[in-house]
Amino acid sequence: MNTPLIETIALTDLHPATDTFLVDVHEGLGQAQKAIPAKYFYDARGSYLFDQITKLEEYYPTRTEMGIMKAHIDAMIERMGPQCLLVEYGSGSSLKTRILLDHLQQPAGYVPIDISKEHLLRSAEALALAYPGLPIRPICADYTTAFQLPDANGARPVVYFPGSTIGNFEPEEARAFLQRIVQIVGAGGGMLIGVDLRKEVPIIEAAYNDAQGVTAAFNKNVLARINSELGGTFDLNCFRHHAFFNATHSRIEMHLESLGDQCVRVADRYFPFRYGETILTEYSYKYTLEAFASLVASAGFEVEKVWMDEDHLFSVQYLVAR
Ligand code: AVJ
Repeated sequence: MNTPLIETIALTDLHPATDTFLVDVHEGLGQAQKAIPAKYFYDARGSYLFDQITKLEEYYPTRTEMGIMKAHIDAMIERMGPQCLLVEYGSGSSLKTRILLDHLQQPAGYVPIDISKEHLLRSAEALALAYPGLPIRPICADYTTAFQLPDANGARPVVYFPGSTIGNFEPEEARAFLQRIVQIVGAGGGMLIGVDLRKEVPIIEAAYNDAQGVTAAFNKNVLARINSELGGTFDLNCFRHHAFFNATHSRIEMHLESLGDQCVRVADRYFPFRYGETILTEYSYKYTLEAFASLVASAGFEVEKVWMDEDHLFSVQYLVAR
């Protein structure tokens, strides 16, 4: 009887404990501007809903990035070089990863890093079937915090960070995150990153306020998760999805707005909400090329190459550590 594949994939499990979730939620709901970190969107249902978002007409980033990858893959592969260890910040469930793995020259291995364990293992299993012989080493971790990458046995790591998830970080956090990547890839090491660009506000706002309400369901799902995992008493019908572009900070802000005065319990603590008060659930920064170049420079990277679609909606950039 041959061993099911999933057992052969060595998972490094650094998944944050549940109590981290409870502590972060209590802390976030205790602030003047109530907030819940965006990383908690991604339980199994949240990951599923995000996959649905990527297929929406209004949500241009995913298909635009995919188009850029397909158009410029040879140039990207040339810069990444042969025998690299592809380290992806994200689960690798996206087709973008397969475009890279289809073209990379004798990759030394593939290391997907994601906080959603089921999603990570499922996509690792699918990739192991599609790329037999490619060492796959998934890591279940919260990459917004520092963690140790397992030894690469001398392989040259190249980091891949698609989808403009860099946009979830506030500038200071983004700089610290990029500085950690510089340590991982080393001087001369590379990073391929997806960066959503500043553009006409109606286009950006439509991407976070889709007509079918999938983004609203994705946003509210974190309340359902708090109810099921932390014994919360959120009534999802008493909150509404609210996403808008903050031009001063060049970011999308996603909020959940209280539709009345109410009090919610999470485990042993109570949190009052006034009518109209919000919970901040996500920032999604939109960069100009100049602003992003100066951000990465302040972290120790240089922008070596930028690829964009013809409408300059999105960019894929190759960074080299100084
Ligand atoms: C996965 C963080 C890139 O910010 O566009 C999609 C998540 N939030 N719709 C983004 C998201 C609302 C997405 N990232």
